[in-house]
Order: sequence, then structure tokens, then C-alpha cells
Amino acid sequence: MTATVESAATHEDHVRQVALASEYEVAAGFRGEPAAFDAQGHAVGRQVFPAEILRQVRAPLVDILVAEGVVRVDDHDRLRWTGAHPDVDRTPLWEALVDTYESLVVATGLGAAAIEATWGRPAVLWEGTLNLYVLAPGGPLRVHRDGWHKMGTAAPEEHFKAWVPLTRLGPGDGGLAVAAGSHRIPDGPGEVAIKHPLHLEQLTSTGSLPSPAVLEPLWRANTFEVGDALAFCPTIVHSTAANTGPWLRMAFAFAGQDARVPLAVKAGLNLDPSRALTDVEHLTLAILAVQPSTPWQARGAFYPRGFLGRLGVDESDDRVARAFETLQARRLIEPADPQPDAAQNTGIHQYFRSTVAGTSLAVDWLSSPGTSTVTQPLFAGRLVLAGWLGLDTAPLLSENPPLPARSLPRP
Ligand SMILES: O=C(O)CCC(=O)C(=O)O
Repeated sequence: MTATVESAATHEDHVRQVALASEYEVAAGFRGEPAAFDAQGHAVGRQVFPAEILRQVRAPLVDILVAEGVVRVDDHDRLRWTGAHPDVDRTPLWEALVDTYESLVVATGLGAAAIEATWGRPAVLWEGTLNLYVLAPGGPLRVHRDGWHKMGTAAPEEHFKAWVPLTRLGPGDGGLAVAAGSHRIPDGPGEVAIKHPLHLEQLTSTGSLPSPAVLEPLWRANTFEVGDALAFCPTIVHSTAANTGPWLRMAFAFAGQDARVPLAVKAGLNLDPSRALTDVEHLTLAILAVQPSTPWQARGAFYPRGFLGRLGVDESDDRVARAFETLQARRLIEPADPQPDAAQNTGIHQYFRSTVAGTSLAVDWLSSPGTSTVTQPLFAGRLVLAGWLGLDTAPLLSENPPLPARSLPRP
């Protein structure tokens, strides 16, 4: 009898009943424990963001909601829901969030710093992973795991999801519930038996979660102030907690990885100033140290007939153009239009040159000995650029692998 009742209970039933618990919290000014995070699969960081910055991130979203007449701002850090039904049009909110998130959370390095404090590991954010979650009273719960598509080759524990509430959340206000430790529990059997896993996370992304009975004792929720964050392992089972109060709950989330693990191309090139430059950014910087160039011209260098493309260095147009944005944000390059007022010198046809700091960084990078991650095409490209900049290439040649069999570009 008990077994029948137990098996009939759904994930959502358990999440609706979840009690508040704070097994792993990191207080403001302290640093998280990677081992505790690995065991629990999550950690709550208290006041790891400056609350005022998050209020600025929130402000344009609140303006939209007030103009739509669905919330009233009558309580500190909470929005009274006055809408007719729990559906909220997220599109304009999302568009407003992207800008403030990029400029106030990513480009300031505050997002990486908040996760580093909570997680206890150096963090680097993945581009294009921003999500906005808006939950009106009575809104739906969704029990799920995130998956492998926002992870590189390292173990799931070396990646994080960050969930950042934009409103104060008391008990019953719809925080985020996690099934502590579930990041290590495989899914139930999928629709078709797996003969050979096609992906490292195949056993935790079948779409068939561990049973409600297995997860039931693991569910935890929490209360949050603006400035707090929840970091969790992407494979942990989690869910919106039930919003039974009178307030609209808003949160955003982003994903990333341990900064010491090599960054996959899929991670993108975010504007976080603490992120180490990638090869495409170093190469682009070195090109601009050689001569002023436009994004269009630099892209040409990476094309199959470009000097880097012919050596086997393969990069997409998007990443080369994006490298200009990172380098300019870090003041390593600056506009250098030969005819500043010429209408054609805009967008991908705008000229840039390296600044003094940029040239010095390019020279350091070109002159530094290679590591095991320097491929032969990259090494050959660095040699060409070092030669063009008149650098002594002898130390590079004595410390690095031999040149690839392909010939160097004609002068
Ligand atoms: O905030 C929510 O309701 C869901 C959050 C979530 O699923 C996530 O951050 O991955």
C-alpha cells in the first residue's frame, strides 16, 4: 500500500512540499570549499554580488513590468503580482536583461568573482548561456537537469550553473530547489536501451530522471536576499520551487567552468576581464601589432588562403570579429582609421591598431615558450608573426616542436 502511494507521487509533489534547508552556504567575504561543492553538487553564496548592482540589472525589467501593469513596487526588493494569470511575456524582459547583464555582470568581472567565492574555484563564464526565469504566483514547476551542451570536456563538477535571484525570496516565494547529491545519480532507463554511450553525459541526459522516490529525501530549498547566488553542478536535478506567495519572482542564470580547464570553442569569448585570452584573441592582437587592420582584413588572415589559414589555423569569422570586441574592451587595441570621417570605415571595415599595452602583450605571447597545448599550425603562425615583428625566434625554435611539413607562406 505504502509502495503504491510512494510510486504515485510525482517529482512536482515532492518539490511542492520541500522544506527549507541550508546544508552548504558560503558567507560574504569567505571562499567556498570545492570538496563540499563536489559532494553536495551545490552551494549558496551569501551576498557574493553587490546588491546595488543587481538592483541596477533589475531596474529596466521592473520598468517594463510596471508599465504593463502586472506588478506594484510596494515592498523592498519584492514585486507584488497584480497580473491576471501566471503567464508573463518574457521577450521584452529578456531583451532588457541582456544589456545590463553584459555590462554590469560580465564585463565588470562581478559574475566570475561571485561564483569564484561561492564555488572556491576560479571561474570563467560561457558566452550565450544567460537565461531569465520569471515566476508568477501559481506558475509551473519544472524538475530537470541541465546537460552537457553547456559543458566542455572536463568532469561535470568542473563546470557550474549560477542562479541569481533579482527579488527577495522568503519561504514559499519560489526559490530554486535542488536534489542535493543527485548530480552523481544516473537517470532511469531511457526509451531505448543504450548499447554504447554516445556522449559522456548520456547516462544523465536520457530525459528519464531518477525516480521521485530516490530524489524525495534529497530535495532542499532556501531563502534568498538580493546579492545571494546559488551555484550548482549542471547535472544536479533541480526545479523551480512553488511560488505560493503574492510576489513575482525573477532570477537569471548563467553557466561556465573552472578557468584552469582549457576553454572549448563552444564557450565563446565573453567580455569578463579576468578571463585569459584565447589563441584567436592573441593572434588577432599580434596581427594588429604588425599593422593596423580591419576585422574584415583580419578575418582574411584566417581564411584558407590567408597566411594563418594556409598553415592550418582554422577559426570562424565570428570569433575573429568577436576578438576585436574583447581586445578593445581591455584597451589592448584602439580605433585607427586612416580617414576618420570616411563613411566606409565602419563596422567590419573600421581600422584598429594595438595600443602600447597590446603590443607588449603580443610580444610576450609570441616570445613565450610553447606548452603542450600549442599545436603545430598555431606554433607556425606564431613564428611568422614573431618574424614580422622582428622578434628573435631562436628561443621559440629551441623550446618548441618542429614545424609542420606544410610550407610557410610566401612573403
Ligand atoms: O528559476 C527557475 O525556475 C529555474 C532555473 C533553472 O532551471 C536553471 O537555472 O537551470
